[in-house]
Amino acid sequence: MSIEIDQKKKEIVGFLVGRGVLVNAEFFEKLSDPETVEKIYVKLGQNPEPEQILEFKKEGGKAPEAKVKVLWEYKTEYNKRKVQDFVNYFNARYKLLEKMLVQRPEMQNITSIARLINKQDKETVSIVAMITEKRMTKNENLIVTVEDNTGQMNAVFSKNKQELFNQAKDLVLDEVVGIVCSTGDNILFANSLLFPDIPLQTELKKSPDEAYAIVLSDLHVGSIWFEGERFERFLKWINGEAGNDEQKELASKVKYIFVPGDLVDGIGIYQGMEQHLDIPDIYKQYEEGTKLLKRIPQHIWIIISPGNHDVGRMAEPQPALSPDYTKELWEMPNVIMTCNPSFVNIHASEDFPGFNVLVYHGYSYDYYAEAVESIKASGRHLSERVDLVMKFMLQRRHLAPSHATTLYIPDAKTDPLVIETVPDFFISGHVHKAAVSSYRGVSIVCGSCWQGQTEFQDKVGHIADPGKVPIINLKTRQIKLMRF
Ligand code: D5M
Ligand code: FE
Ligand code: ZN
Repeated sequence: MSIEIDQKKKEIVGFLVGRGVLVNAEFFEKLSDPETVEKIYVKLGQNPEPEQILEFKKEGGKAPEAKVKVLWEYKTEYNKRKVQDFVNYFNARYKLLEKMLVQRPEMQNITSIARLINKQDKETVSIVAMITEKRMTKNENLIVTVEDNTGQMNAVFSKNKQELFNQAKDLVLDEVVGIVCSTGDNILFANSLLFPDIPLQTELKKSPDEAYAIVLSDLHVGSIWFEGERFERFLKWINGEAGNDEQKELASKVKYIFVPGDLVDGIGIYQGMEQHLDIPDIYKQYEEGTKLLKRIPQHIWIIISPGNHDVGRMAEPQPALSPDYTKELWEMPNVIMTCNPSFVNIHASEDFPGFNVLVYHGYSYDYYAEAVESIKASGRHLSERVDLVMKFMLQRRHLAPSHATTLYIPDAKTDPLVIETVPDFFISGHVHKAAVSSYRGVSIVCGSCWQGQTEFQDKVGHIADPGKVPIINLKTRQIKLMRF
């Protein structure tokens, strides 16, 4: 046995022992097979539950070359939630975003809000503040209440400063911004507004070799609207059985498939859903979904994260899909089960650092497509605003800035919806219509869906556009949409 395998074996056992799990003879027996060790080792990188390692069963086939690394993994903590958790959560968010804002050259003379209250002399200062209220005055100036952990104050955005005023109209509650302002009598007059934002990047990161990543979101397996025939066409193509020579060649170079949520239609997501299910059993839905994903060639990594129709809690961050329902997926050698949101690195090699990919299903997007003034007024149909929303999230460095625009569970230590690290790719789904864009070197990619227009979408005026697959060329960073 090679030293490397021995080392991996040690790490596996160390992982189990570290979690207080007794390793029995049967498990050691399993580890006598190097291939099993390799596969379990890959799973280890996904921060699994000890049971998933103990109960690991060898499947036929081989894991693709290890080029996916989960950089951040959410683990549920079974503590009772307290009010203090929410306070800590907002504090954590403030601190993370503050760190980004204070580095900006515009932010000079930074001060805390407490020191501005009752300040007599007029001065130009800057503050890092959370927006807690927003309203128009009779004279149609905008007043926002800003807060830090020392106090709160009102800041005026005058309609006479047109550009700044328009920026301020897009402010959403609970977001954290930098404001350069002059002090007045217990009021602040805003001169400029800074968002945490993405720094300008000079060079686009590109892979040295040609390889492709694709986004397959919102399969909604089990729904009466699931478009099985369409998905069959996709499976034919990815297996090199359909398309012209060029398309077949492309298929052979796909190395990563992202499934950012809503793999199945789920059960009990809304009232009366039973009537809209071909497969009313959640276990069977995942079984069917797994069957389909198993037909994807095994040299391709499949990275699966949950959406709002999937099993498990809807509150974000959502842990990876529970193996109670998706055991077979967990055991597939080419599948990575991760949380929502998640942050993974793909395609690293000896001479390439790989791409950092932020994956978020996109549940919060419906709200911002309507609530952010410039997005609503973009002249685009409700179903065609997702790239604007995703750009908005990048500027805010947060996936759902306003409280309650997505359900979440506060993790006392941090705010996992803050976009802490700038990704190379920002991948989502949820809106059932594919979109591609870019913002300051971050590629914005939204998958479409494999579910036809639903009754509900008809009602809210949403237009689904199934079967369009974003195909990302990692060498050129060009992204094409392929229609199935
Ligand atoms: O959601 C898929 C799409 O369906 C989503 O982006 C818009 C539309 N949809 C779903 N729920 C709503 C609500 N509550 N308001 C407006 N539009 C909605 P899915 O997660 O697959 O159900
Ligand atoms: Fe969906
Ligand atoms: Zn969804």
